[in-house]
Amino acid sequence: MEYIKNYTDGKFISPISGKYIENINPAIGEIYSYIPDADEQDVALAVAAAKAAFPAWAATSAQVRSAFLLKIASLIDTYSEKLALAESIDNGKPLELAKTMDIGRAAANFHFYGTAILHESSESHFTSPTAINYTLRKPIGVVGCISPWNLPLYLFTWKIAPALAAGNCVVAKPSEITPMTAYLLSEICIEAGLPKGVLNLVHGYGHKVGQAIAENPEIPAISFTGGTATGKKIALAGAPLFKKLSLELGGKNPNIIFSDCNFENAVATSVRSSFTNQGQICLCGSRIFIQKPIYEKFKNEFVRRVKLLKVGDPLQADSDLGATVSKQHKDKVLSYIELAKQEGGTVLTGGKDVKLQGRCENGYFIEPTVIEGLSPYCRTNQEEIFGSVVTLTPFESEEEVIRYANSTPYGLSATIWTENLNTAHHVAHALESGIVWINCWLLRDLRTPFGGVKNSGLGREGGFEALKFFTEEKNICIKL
Ligand code: TXE
Repeated sequence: MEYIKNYTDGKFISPISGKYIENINPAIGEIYSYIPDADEQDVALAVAAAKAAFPAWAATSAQVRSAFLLKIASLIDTYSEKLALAESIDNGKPLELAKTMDIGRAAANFHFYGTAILHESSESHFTSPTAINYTLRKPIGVVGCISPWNLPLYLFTWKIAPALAAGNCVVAKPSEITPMTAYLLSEICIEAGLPKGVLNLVHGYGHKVGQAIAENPEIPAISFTGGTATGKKIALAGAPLFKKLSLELGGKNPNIIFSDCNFENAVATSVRSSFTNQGQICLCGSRIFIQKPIYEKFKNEFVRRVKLLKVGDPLQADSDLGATVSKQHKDKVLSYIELAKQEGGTVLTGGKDVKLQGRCENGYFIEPTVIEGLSPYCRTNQEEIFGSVVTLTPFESEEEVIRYANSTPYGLSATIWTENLNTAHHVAHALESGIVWINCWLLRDLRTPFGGVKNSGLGREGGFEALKFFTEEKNICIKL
């Protein structure tokens, strides 16, 4: 049984408490490793290491930092098979998905910021004719990165790469539910020769390690992805210390299908946007609104294709859906299906847990579930479920569907299917969300601002937004 360690000051160390947490493989429902049950003392060690490393790291050139990040990207590619297997075992997602989505993107994150930092520029302002101003953008110092369990290495590196590229040192915490690829990233950083203390990983519970990072006065900036409730706790801890916060939180994303859409593309992509990663992506379109003229046609074809999805052993290449990430989360998702029935919904397909035979007989599996007949304003349609559950709701006019779409406390992403440009622009502009896809889903350009509004978060990741977040700006004015 493997006992992974914290990565602090360039080496692997045990938690000061000597205590460990069971790490369960959700596909088989069994413990397969142990992770440190660290606490604020371990965080303090990591902060001290990061502080000691910061002056030298901040003084390196962009070229030097770029070389380290590109080396890490290259090593992620080298170890991609091992990382993908670790991700699939830890999270329950199909191995094929871990290969094609998670690990490739983790390498891309390091590669993107390893090159972006070479092209970063800042402004100057000529106060004619008497002075010139220039903006100096400097690294903040020790920054905190806290990430969730749904896309473990993908989202972990999406924070760490820009933080390091900008010249900061990092104290990072992966989810205790999926710590393995973060641990393997530590090994990669050691192999890449990353100077000690530049990146430090502390494993453990959110209310202990995560809270300690959020409260630590020597960590002036926190980048977090996870649930809205946790985002509030981090904001409450950081606000009195005037910490810089980047919060990428939950979503309840509308997927809007107009009757003039390209039907085949809309149906095929909607199956993906509903159930990829067992529906455990903050960008999944969990509320599908279909214009009345094609409601029955879309419903029948969508349900037919969902029934063809195979829920199976994540290590089998033909599994479309793997295991839900934990027993607790599986119970949460199933409880929402029961709630939907109580709220008047009709389950068109799915709705139950899946009992597999053989290796995965004790795993956490749920059928992809489609429900219709609910009010757009009921709890099922207002709260984030974050699993293999979508609802279908008919609408008639643009105004009606914009009202439905904007009715939740969330505002992360939205998808619109229409061949009418005016409809596309008008609806996209009216939606309360940070990201809108038109006739596509999860088509990503890493240069674009990424984040949500309302309860979906604060700030933007991606592109130069992230480099701005991880730096402080100073304006210097020189009299001519
Ligand atoms: O997230 P948490 P969970 C949503 C989804 C899910 C819900 C909770 O609805 O059901 O959030 O998921 C750390 N101070 N999303 O429980 O708790 C925790 O250890 C500091 C959407 O996984 O937010 C982990 O490392 N940190 C989301 C990280 O926060 C704390 C993706 C996320 O855990 C902490 C995942 C605290 N007090 C879940 N408590 C998305 N937007 O993609 C916990 N943590």
